Amino acid sequence: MSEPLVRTERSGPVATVFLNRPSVLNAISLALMKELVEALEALDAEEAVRCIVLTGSDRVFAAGADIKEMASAGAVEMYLRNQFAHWDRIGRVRKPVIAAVSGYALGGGCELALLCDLIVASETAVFGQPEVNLGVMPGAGGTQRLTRRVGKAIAMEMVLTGRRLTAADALAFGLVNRVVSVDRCLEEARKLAAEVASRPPLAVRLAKEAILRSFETSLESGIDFERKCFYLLFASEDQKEGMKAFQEKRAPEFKGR
Ligand code: DAK
Repeated sequence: MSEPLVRTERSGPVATVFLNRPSVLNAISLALMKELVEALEALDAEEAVRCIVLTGSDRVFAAGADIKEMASAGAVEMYLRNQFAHWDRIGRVRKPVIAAVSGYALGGGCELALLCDLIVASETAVFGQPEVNLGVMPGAGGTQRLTRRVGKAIAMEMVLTGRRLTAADALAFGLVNRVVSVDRCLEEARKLAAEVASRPPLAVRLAKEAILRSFETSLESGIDFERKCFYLLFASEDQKEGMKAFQEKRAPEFKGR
């Protein structure tokens, strides 16, 4: 039996998904992407899991889409493969996903990290969109999500020159939430995940949805959506429990109901 391309571990309400193609620096092949989407969707559907960490290894997060797999493809073949459908499914995972990034996060690897809701980077993390060096351009959200995250100037420079960002740059430009040492990266991401997982799951999920909506809509309709989500939470047991616990000066027990 060959090694799975994606490996999952669970610890209480936090699940960790590892990209596992070390011989090619976790290059994202069609098969790896399929396994990844299936793993994430399964965890999204598992009630006991409240937050997901996505990581590679200490050496590399992912060095991009698999160049060898794409090299000889034609436009029609690429269109028919419809690989972006898998990437879109990652964007539809409702639970929060935290990327723990050490080493290279290049091309599709950077875009995969950008699809996550939070990024914990190690000091060795390197972010880049080097597609231009291959005669193409980012195709899985790089021109859109990266620009929204770091702004036009930095995104233009990265995408037009292929220049990479160090972890310190990525922190300064708002691409990542924090930078820690390599040996603490996964642990720190899991700690953050445990913190998110301890919060009421429905409030967390609707808040994630509302924040993501802010990138898609006008301020007025975004606020309208936020309001509807806010009202909806008053139908939850967790809202009653959270506010009751506050008044009784005790810790709340959230059930995700
Ligand atoms: N694809 C395939 N193999 C890769 C790879 C990649 N992206 N990156 C590395 N490898 C392989 C190398 O070929 C090498 O394999 P062997 O030669 O040993 O068989 C092995 O991993 C180790 O790599 P190196 O020997 O090159 O290792 P170094 O430490 O010297 O260099 C590096 C590390 C990361 C600087 C270098 O490997 C490198 O530049 N890699 C390519 C980085 C890159 O250009 N990434 C962007 C790829 S384009 C799409 C969705 C997304 C995308 C496209 C379509 N659809 C949904 C349709 C995204 C496109 C991209 O990401």
